[in-house]
Amino acid sequence: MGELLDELLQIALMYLPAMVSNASPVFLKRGTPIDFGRNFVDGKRILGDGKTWEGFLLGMWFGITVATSLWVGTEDFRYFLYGSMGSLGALLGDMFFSFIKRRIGLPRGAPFPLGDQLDFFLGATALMVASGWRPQAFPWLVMAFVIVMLHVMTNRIAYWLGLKDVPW
Ligand code: CTP
Ligand code: K
Ligand code: MG
Repeated sequence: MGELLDELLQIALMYLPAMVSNASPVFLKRGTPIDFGRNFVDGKRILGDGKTWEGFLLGMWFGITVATSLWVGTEDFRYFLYGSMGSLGALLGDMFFSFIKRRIGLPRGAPFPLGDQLDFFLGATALMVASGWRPQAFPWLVMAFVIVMLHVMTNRIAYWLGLKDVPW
């Protein structure tokens, strides 16, 4: 039991930078679009106005700050390595799903069931695992559920606080 709790906590801390990097761009109201306003071959925006350079850099900044703090606090370099990769993966995963949303014709901010809930988590996990992270399967599944639920809840809270125009 103690070991399981330990593993759950470790996994949660590994994802903390990714969660922070995913959440911080929401404080920006406008910025320079990553796609610079350009269209894809289908005539629709590549990513749309909801993905900005400012948001990306802010997310990386806060994500890496949290990852560095965890490294210093635990003296375990893996928190910096996987945390920073998770921060990058979260932002790329978010961009990837915006790309898919634009291809199927969904405008910025339109709901995209499952995509909106899993985007950052899948991106973060992909880059963390690609850089060598190997969590145990069962505690990882438990934390995956908790983190995705937390993401859904924080999006609603951000909407209630007036930070987001939509609750997803
Ligand atoms: N944001 C940003 N830059 C990013 C990611 C997010 O500026 N790289 C900001 C935008 O203001 C965005 C808000 O955070 O509107 C919320 O992010 P998200 O819900 O992912 O974007 P959406 O506006 O819903 O756009 P999309 O439909 O492309 O997901
Ligand atoms: K998103
Ligand atoms: Mg959205």
